[in-house]
Amino acid sequence: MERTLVLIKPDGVQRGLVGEILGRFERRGLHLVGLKLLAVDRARAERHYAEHRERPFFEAVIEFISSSPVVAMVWEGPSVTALVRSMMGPTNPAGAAPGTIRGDFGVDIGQNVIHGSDSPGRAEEEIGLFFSSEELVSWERAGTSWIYP
Ligand code: IDP
Ligand code: MG
Repeated sequence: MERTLVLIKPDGVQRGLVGEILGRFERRGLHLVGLKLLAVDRARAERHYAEHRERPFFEAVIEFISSSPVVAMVWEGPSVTALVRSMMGPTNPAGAAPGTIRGDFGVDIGQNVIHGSDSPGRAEEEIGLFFSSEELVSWERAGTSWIYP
């Protein structure tokens, strides 16, 4: 079963949106297997955003993600990476539809509330960057068979 990494970014945590965002994934029927609040240091931030190293916004995104705690989550489900990305909305909240997380809570492309892995392969790498294997819990959630087989 596919897993993906979600971060509620510093703006989402500071604005008290953790419960709201986590609740959306729960209500969608996704399965939570990892959850923690943590401060992201510069080294981890640089590894997480390594693909953007040459981009003009790289320094800003590193400073922002390490400016205040994030909530890191691992969600499991069929096609969960694409499903989470569709719930997040596009990178720039200005073009995000209402009903998406960025479309409901974001205004600025930098302070866009949430991160989600962009492919299942990246998800595996990002999960490894944020969670040890002992921190990921295999468990049965009552009623999952009524959400997917
Ligand atoms: P994503 O978060 O939707 O996957 P990416 O292109 O991977 O978007 O960019 C990573 C993060 O870098 C974005 O979420 C956003 O916070 C920031 N970012 C991306 N493009 C820009 C930009 O043009 N200006 C400022 N920040 C940006
Ligand atoms: Mg990305």
